[in-house]
Amino acid sequence: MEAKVISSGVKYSSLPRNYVRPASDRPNLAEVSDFHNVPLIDMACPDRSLLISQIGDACRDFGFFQVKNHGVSKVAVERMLKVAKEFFDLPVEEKLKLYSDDPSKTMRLSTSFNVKKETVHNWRDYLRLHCYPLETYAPEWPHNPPSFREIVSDYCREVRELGFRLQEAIAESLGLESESIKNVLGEQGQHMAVNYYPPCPEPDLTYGLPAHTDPNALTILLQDLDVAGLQVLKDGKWLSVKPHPNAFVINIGDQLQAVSNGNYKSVWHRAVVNAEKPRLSVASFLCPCNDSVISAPKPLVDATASPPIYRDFTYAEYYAKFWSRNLDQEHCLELFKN
Ligand SMILES: O=C(O)CCC(=O)C(=O)O
Repeated sequence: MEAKVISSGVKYSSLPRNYVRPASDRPNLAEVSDFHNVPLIDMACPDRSLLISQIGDACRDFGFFQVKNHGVSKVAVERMLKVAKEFFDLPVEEKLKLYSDDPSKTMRLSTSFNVKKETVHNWRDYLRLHCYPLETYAPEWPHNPPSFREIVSDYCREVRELGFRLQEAIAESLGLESESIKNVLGEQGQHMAVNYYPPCPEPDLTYGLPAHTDPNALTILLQDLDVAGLQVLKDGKWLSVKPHPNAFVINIGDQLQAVSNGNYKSVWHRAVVNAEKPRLSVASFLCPCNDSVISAPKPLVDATASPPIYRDFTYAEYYAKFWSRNLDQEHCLELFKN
């Protein structure tokens, strides 16, 4: 069987040609420094107004932050990472039973980003799952490892709760009613990408994932504790985000940029790879309901001082546009500007 994925156990001594980026588009790893002051927000902070102002500052200045004391149990996190690793350690024949390059599939193992559209591939395999409602989607998830569905379901439930608490805090930080962002987003979908980046023979020549912003509303990222790889763009420079024990990385996605009328930024980020160790990350995406109309609540829009930056659109329209393009093109929201 043709090895469509790179987590096949094959050891590469050099990078296959179709993964090599042109010299103008490489990670320049020597120029990347550590991001020392990533906001680390304590979700258990008893002072609500302090918490809200920290979240507001982080969303405005960075578009991303980390949270600790976030309410997702240690056990759920540890089991999630363990079962993800067990999945990618399965024999390649077993994994390939789930392979698809069709982005409309609600459960698939795939590779790179959009293999049918792109010319240069990314050094990543990923398992993509729809996760809400669980009763609808969990039955189609992998049956191997046998505990996969139970462990991932528990993790998804806990992460969803955290996502809602964050959205409430983000709404308050914009001076809105706590429910108002959730009201715009409707009955939210939840997707997961379990990303696996095998050791790469020439990490300077390629990406795990090139620079992109997330098309959804809010992303809750769990990083492999042992191996760094996430980088974010801050003031025109790429900075490496060291995994923090017991913390999630939270990314503002394109939809929150739109709902906040551009006050909060959907952050550009990328994943780089390394020659020594595989890396794993688990991204949970909260997505607006497909037919929700994305538009900034009235208090954020003023005809003269702050006119609406984006036209109204449905998430279904946005998502279709996002997947019709390459990942590292211009910000997809640019196409929805007034
Ligand atoms: O692996 C990472 O750290 C980043 C993952 C990511 O950006 C994504 O799945 O969209």
